[in-house]
Amino acid sequence: MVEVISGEARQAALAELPGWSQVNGRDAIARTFVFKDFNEAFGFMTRVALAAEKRDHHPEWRNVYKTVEVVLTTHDAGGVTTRDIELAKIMNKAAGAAS
Ligand code: H2B
Repeated sequence: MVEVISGEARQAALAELPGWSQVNGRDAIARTFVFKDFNEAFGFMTRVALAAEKRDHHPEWRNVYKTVEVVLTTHDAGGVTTRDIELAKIMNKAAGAAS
């Protein structure tokens, strides 16, 4: 079982994740990505979906046209773990200059 990251380690991890912030009232992190159009948004989701499935770690997300709202938490651990940090980094990379 992976451990929930807290305190300074959490702050340090978030500092390396541009665009991500803590969710109010829940142990989770979130970012909203806004792309040029639906094609870019769905391309991003497709790339991330493959990476998520490979890692058996999946995002909570919602797409409306060119916007993708993402929440990451580790359900099995009840909070944010290294798995979420890793997936958040992958998402930032996958969004690249498009976001
Ligand atoms: N995704 C996320 N975000 N948190 C989990 O705890 C989780 C997951 N657990 N994907 C995985 C699947 C687990 O349910 C399966 C059985 O490995």
